[in-house]
This record gives sequence, structure tokens and C-alpha cells, in this order.
Amino acid sequence: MNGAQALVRTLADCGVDTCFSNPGTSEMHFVAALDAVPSVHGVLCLFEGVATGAADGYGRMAGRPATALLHLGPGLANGLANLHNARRACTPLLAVVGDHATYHKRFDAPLESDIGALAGPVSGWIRRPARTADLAADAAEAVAAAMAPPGQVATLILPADVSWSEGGQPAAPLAVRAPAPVPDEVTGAAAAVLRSGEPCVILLGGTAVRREGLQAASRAAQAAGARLLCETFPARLERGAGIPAVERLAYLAEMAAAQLAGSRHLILAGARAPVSFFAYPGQPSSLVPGGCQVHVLAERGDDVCGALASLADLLAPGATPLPQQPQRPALPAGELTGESVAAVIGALLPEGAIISDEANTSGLYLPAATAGAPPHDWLTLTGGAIGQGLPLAAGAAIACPDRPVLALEADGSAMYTISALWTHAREQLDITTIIFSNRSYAILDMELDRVGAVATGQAARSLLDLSRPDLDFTALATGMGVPASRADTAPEFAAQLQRALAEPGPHLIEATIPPLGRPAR
Ligand SMILES: Cc1ncc(C[n+]2csc(CCOP(=O)(O)OP(=O)(O)O)c2C)c(N)n1
Ligand SMILES: [Mg+2]
Repeated sequence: MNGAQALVRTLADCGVDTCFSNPGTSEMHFVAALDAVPSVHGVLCLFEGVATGAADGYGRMAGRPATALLHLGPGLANGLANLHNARRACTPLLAVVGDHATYHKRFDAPLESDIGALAGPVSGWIRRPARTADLAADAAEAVAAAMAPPGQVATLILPADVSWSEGGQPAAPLAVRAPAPVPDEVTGAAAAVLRSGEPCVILLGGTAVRREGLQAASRAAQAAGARLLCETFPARLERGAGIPAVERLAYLAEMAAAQLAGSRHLILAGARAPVSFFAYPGQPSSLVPGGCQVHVLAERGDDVCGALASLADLLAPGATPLPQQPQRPALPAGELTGESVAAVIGALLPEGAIISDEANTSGLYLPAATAGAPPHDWLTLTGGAIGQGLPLAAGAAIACPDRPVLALEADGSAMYTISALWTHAREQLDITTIIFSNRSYAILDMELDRVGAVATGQAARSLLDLSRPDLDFTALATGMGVPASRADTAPEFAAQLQRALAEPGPHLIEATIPPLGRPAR
């Protein structure tokens, strides 16, 4: 057996069943090995940022890694932005980056580059096996490293000759480290703070915003009269009717500051102390209010949910969580705006839906409109690098083939990785993409003023405007095999969304809306 065959066999034995791929010549033996190991499904992505974003979506939903197969340094570099988002999400993900044969590197052929330097900042684990006999054991270690709590990107650099040489031996899966238990003293200290009677906020992140964590956190908050908030961009937030609701910390620093104002204690459960997304002249970077003490209940790699449950038991063993009541908005009439799009989505969201949210400014009304919808998962832009949403949706749909996926995509962000639509069609994924077509980088239009930049003329505004020409998303989608329609009014949009959700397979709806705060066209 050659190295590639031993590698792919080992991945399969370690529970890796999907490989989002954009291969090149150095990965041909890996590609060939996929026929020898049919339990690993190769998914072709037409740009590496799609492969890495899809692997992120898969990992967030499956809780185990998919592979992203990338071609040398340039292929990896094309995939870096979504690996950055995956790193921020703590997603278990295995990047396999093909490299030149070991003896070929010193010739400095055109594709030669420093793969380690490119991979380092996004990878929690990185290795470049030099011998075929070591490859499978390194792969098993890579999978275990990717799964080590709280989850991370593991990068395996695969020299072509290590891949093609005979002498490969599959390796057995390795045990995955369990989350670290939180010591009783730490839970006890947090309980004492919560009993102090001073205003407390419990800030949730990581696994704390899954159903089990939210239930425990809700019990603790109820018992102590504390407020619950969660990080601004959770990797995977479980929400909807029956699940305790948690408000997300706002993106805008002044709104986040208002949410935290008056708190004397901030208890972190799987979240970091809050910071402003960007610096603004004259504004503080930390969002921790003056006079507020920060306490760490659990770090991301700890048993966060266990710690919250112990905390709740200490405070009031009998306390019950406060579930969100079912409630949906009525289907709106009239113009299509960010607000009416949100109401339609809230009215129609199917049970068990997975939302890939990259709606940006147009998403302002979504949390309220969908809060009481049937239970669903909400995946957000963890690292702020746009171009995540369409790939993430593909990965989530492959991880959870029985669940409907909605990709809520701002127009500018959609264009970064628009070729993901082709993968939606190739794999016939049950994804409904809604394009929030405001023909603008609206958030930057807003930030231009907020950072205090003085922009008086058209030169600056033209860099933030997506018209001239207008993007035709229905043409883009149909050109890649995704049935598409365009909605200009709220009832049109509702009818199109109803149809898209009722039919299996991918669909795209271009919702033409004005930028936030401007009247409908
Ligand atoms: C990889 C990357 N490149 C550039 C940016 C800067 N950026 C932030 S938002 C944005 C435009 C967003 O426009 P759109 O997706 O249409 O959302 P809207 O602001 O209109 O709601 C850009 C270019 C970024 N965050 N990430
Ligand atoms: Mg836009």
C-alpha cells in the first residue's frame, strides 16, 4: 500500500468521512486513494476558500473534523481566511496540504513556498512527515489533535513522494482528550460572587451556547438573579422555542457597552472578556465596564457545561431553566426590507434548520424575528473574515443531510466565495440561499463615518458601492446549476421562500432591499 492509501484508510478509521478538495498534481495519489476507500467522500470545491469554509461548517455541526485537501502554499493561502474563521470557532478541522516531493524542494520549482509559515498562524498542530512509514500515525495524531478540546485546525503537510511511495501502514485511531473538569473551588468562588447581591452578568461562549449549556446557565442565572449574555459571534448557537434564550453581545461597541453597563461582576463561561471589534479614535478597546470584576468560571477547552451545571446546583438545586416560548411573526405585506425579510424567515423557518448567518447589516432584525421559531442552530462569522457563509452552509448540509440549511448572505460577502453555489448544486444540498441584495458594502459606508474618516466625495463612496453594474444573483446561481428567483416585495419573497423550503436541493432567492436605515427603492 502506498502512503496516500494508508493515509486515507487511517482517516476513515478515525471517523473522517468527508474531504473538501481542490487538488493539484502533488495530491494526485491522495485523489486516487479515494477510490480505494469509498467511505471517504471527496467533495470538489472550485476555490480553496470554499473547501476550508465547508470543512469549518462540517466540523461545527458534526463535532469531528472533515479534511480540506489543498494544493501547496498558494492553495493553502487561498483558503486561509476561512481557516482563520475556523480557528476562531475552535472547529475541529484537518487541513491536508500537498507539497513537492522531499528531494524536489531544493530545486525551488515555481510552486515552492514556505507552507509552514502560511499554516502556522491558523494551525494548533502542524506536521510534515518525511517518511511514508510515519504518515498514517501522523494522520491519526492529526485527527486527535483537531478534536482536542475545544477543537482546532490541524495541518498535515504531505510531500508527494511520501504520498506515492510504497510502505504505508494504516494506523489506529488515538484517544481524544476529554474537556478538563473545572475544580470545585472555581465553581464555589463563582457561586459566592453570584450570591453577593451585586449586579452580575454571565457571559457564555463556545459549548455553553449549546442546549445543555444554556439550560444549566439559565438555571444558574434564575437562581442568582444574574443576567445572561453570549459572545457576539458564537460558532454554533442553539436557539428557538423550548431552549433558554440568550442575547448576543452587540457588534457595535457602544451598544455592547450599554448591554454591560452597571454590571459589577462578569463571569466568563467559555467566553473571553469582551473587546471592541475594532479600535475607534478615543474609544477604549476593552468593553469591561469600569469597576466591573472579571471572573473565569471555565475556559473554552474546559468542561464548560459541566461547570455551569455544578454552579446551578450549588446556587439552587431545584432551579429550572426558563425556556423560550414559541412565537412567530405574521407574514408581512408591502415592501421588501431587511426587517420584512427577517419577518418572513421568522414566520417560515423550519424545525431543525441550520442557519449560516452572513447577513451583516441586513441581519439586524433576524434574532428577534426568529427567537421563538422552532429549535434551530445559528452559525456566525466567528473571525470576521467575510466569504464564509456559502461554504459554511455546504459543510453544514453535508454534515447534517436530514436538516434544512439556510444561508443568509449579504451580497458583498457572497461574491468572495460565490463558486460554493456550484458545490451546492453538484452535491444537491438542501440549502436555501437568501441574498440580501442591498448593492452596497453598507457596513463600511457606516464605518466610514464612525471611525471619523472625512469622506466628502464620490471617490471614497464608490469603493463601498456595489452597483454599476448591478450583480445579477439569479443569473450567477442558475449558471452554476442552482434554481433561482428574485423578490422585490415581501409577499413575493414569502411565496418564493415557501417554495424553496418545500423542494429538496439547493435554491437561491435574491431579495432586493435598501441598505439598513434607507427607504425601500
Ligand atoms: C476577508 C475580508 N475582507 C474584507 C473585509 C472588510 N469588510 C467587512 S464588511 C465588508 C463589506 C460587507 O458588505 P456586504 O457583505 O454586502 O454586507 P453589508 O455591509 O452590505 O450588510 C468588507 C469588505 C472583511 N471583513 N473580511
Ligand atoms: Mg451589501
